[in-house]
This record gives sequence, structure tokens and C-alpha cells, in this order.
Amino acid sequence: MKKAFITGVTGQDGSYLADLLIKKGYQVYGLTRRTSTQNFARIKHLIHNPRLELVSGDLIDQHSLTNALHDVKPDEIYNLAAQSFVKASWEQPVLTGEFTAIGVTRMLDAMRLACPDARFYQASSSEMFGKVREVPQTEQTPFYPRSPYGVAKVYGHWITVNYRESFQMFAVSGILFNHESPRRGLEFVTRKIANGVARVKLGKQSVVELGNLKAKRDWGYAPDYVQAMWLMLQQDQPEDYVVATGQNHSVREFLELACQAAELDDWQAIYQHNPLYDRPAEVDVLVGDASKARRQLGWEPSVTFAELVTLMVEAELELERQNGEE
Ligand code: NAP
Ligand code: F7E
Repeated sequence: MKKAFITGVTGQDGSYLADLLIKKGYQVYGLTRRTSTQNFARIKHLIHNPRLELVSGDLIDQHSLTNALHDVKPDEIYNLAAQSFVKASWEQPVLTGEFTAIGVTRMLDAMRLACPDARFYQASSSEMFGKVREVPQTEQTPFYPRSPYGVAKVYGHWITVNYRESFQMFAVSGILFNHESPRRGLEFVTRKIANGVARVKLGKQSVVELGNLKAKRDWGYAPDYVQAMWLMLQQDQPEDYVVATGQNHSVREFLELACQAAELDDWQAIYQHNPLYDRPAEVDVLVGDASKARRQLGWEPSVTFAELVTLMVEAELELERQNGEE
């Protein structure tokens, strides 16, 4: 039985990847950090599944990572843990660097010492392209990050390339564009809109406060994207890949479609601008060219933008109905 080690297993992607790998017959080990209350909401359906074992550790603690990999000796390592919220990276730039940048070196070094023959996936991001140098963005597009998060991810990307080239490790970087789902954190704009619109529909709130509506993103469906991560580690050669739908839409379009999905007539009636949600430096437009992933991995997205918006709004309506009146 193959063994996979996932950092960030309690997050959106980690939970979907655990689902996928368990379905494929893997024994999955998930790194979790100590918290005063458990935050296993996204993996609660797996908690009693013997195919998932939780291992205690933290990206900031080298010893915990080396010990964990030494004990587990995984075949595949997926490094998904990070401080992943771009807005928070201006408020906590040093912590973001510790987790999202140096954390990658800690993981790579733990692997080098404990299980150098394992295969390593690094969760790189389209935020590395930032103020884009070309449209659409490919594996060759130069980086120009626009946030401490983006800067940290550029470091994580290059240290992964460097360990591959220095130590002949099977280490790959997946440059993933935004991917969303009902398991997305509530602070990210898609889930925030889907939830806000559902709450307006059910009379629990009257407006949705947002920042920049003009920003455009290439939004896909998270379960499709974890499939791409797995495919990258099944190849003969370790290479980096862009994963994206190739289509982009504005935040405003997301809001408009979400209102339609909830049968709310007028998106402008429920929208309120709040400068709190504007960013010191914005990434205006991202759109990826995933030709290489399509060609070499046989990967393609299965959910359109309209389907994504609808499924997210429906999930929030269901959730808010279950939560009852306030
Ligand atoms: P997420 O939902 O925010 O999950 C982040 C995970 O990292 C959580 O499990 C969190 O644990 C864990 N974590 C944070 N700091 C840690 C630390 N110091 N030690 C151990 N674990 C720590 O993120 P996601 O959306 O699933 O994204 C997964 C990865 O892909 C991230 O690296 C993100 O930056 C990257 N990425 C995401 C996207 C996207 O659109 N979703 C696109 C490109 C790249 P807790 O539950 O304890 O907080
Ligand atoms: O913002 C605008 C905001 O926070 C998207 C992470 O997974 O994807 C994600 O980063 C856009 C930005 O995601 C609000 O200004 C407007 O232009 O949902 P987001 P993100 O910053 O694109 C990348 C690929 C990652 O790697 C990251 O880890 O929406 N926006 N109004 C808003 N954004 C938020 N969060 N909240 C608002 O009220």
C-alpha cells in the first residue's frame, strides 16, 4: 500500500486530496498542528477512517517535520500547508514568510534526511505572477509577486526547483490558479459572496460588503485541482506545471451570477463597498495557460465557472438553512 504524507490536511485542498488518495487505496498521513479547539471540520468524515492517520507537527518546527517523515517514510509528500490568505500576509508578513517560504525548505530538508527517495509536491500559486508580465501565464512567465504571500510563494517555488537540481530529488511545483469549493475558507471572496448571498436570500443579512469588484481571476473547482497534484507525482520526470481553466471572470461577475443562482434580482441592491477589503497592492488580472498539464498529464477541468458559482451558492443555502434562524 502506497503511503502519502499531506501537510495542510485540515485545509480545503488537503481534505479533498485525502479523499482522493484514500479512494485510490493509499494510507494517508496528515500533519496537524496543536490548537486549543479542534479544527477538523473539513475532514470530519474521515476521522474514524483507518486510512487516515493524523501526525502532530508544525511547519515552523523542523524537528517535528523530520521526525514525522522519519516515522512514516512516505512514498509521496504533498506540501499544502501555508498561511494562504493574501490579505493577511500584509498584516503578518514575517509569519507568512516563516510558514509559506521557509516552511518549504524545512519540509524539503526533512525529506532529504528522512526519505530522499520520496516524491514531493509543492503548492505554488498564480499569485507569483502578480503584476503579470504576459497573458496568459505559462510555466515560462516571469514572476512579479504583489504581496508578502506572493513573495513567499516565489521563494517556495525556487527552493523546490533548487532541491531538485541540487540533490536529484523528485520535487515538483504545481502553479495552481484560484480553485474554490464549499470547503473554501469564508474569508476568500468566492465563499464570502456565496455565503453572503445565501444569507441575504434567507433574510439573515441585508448586504454583502466587499472590496475591489474589478479584479479578475481564473477560478476552477478544487477537487479537479487535487487530481492534477496527484498526476504530477505519477510522471517519470519531475517537472513544474500550470493548472488553470484558461478563463477568467471578475469579482463582480461572480457576485452577479451568485445573485442569479439565489434568485435575487438586483446584485447592486445587496452590494456595499468596504475599503477594509481593498489591498495595498492588487493583482488585477490572472489567467493561466494549462496546455502543458493538458498535454502531459491528461488533466482538464470538469466544472465551468457558472457551475462553480451555482454549486457554491446551493451549498451555502443548504448550510444556512441547516443553521436555522438567527
Ligand atoms: P487553506 O484552506 O488555507 O489550508 C491551509 C492549511 O495549512 C491548513 O490545513 C492549515 O492548518 C495549514 N497550516 C497553516 N500553517 C501551518 C503551520 N505552521 N504548520 C502546519 N500546518 C499549517 O489553503 P488551501 O486553499 O487548501 O491551499 C492549499 C495550499 O495551496 C496552500 O499552500 C495555498 O497557499 C496553496 N494555493 C492555494 C490556491 C487556492 O486557490 N486555494 C491556489 C494556489 C496555491 P490549520 O487548519 O491548523 O489552520
Ligand atoms: O481574493 C478581491 C481581492 O482572497 C480574490 C488564495 O487561495 O488564490 C487565493 O488568493 C480577489 C482579490 O483570493 C474581496 O482583492 C474583493 O483581487 O479570494 P481572494 P486571492 O487573493 O486571489 C491564490 C491563487 C492563492 O494562492 C491564495 O492562497 O477578490 N476581493 N472583495 C476580495 N477578496 C476577499 N478575500 N474579500 C473581499 O471582500
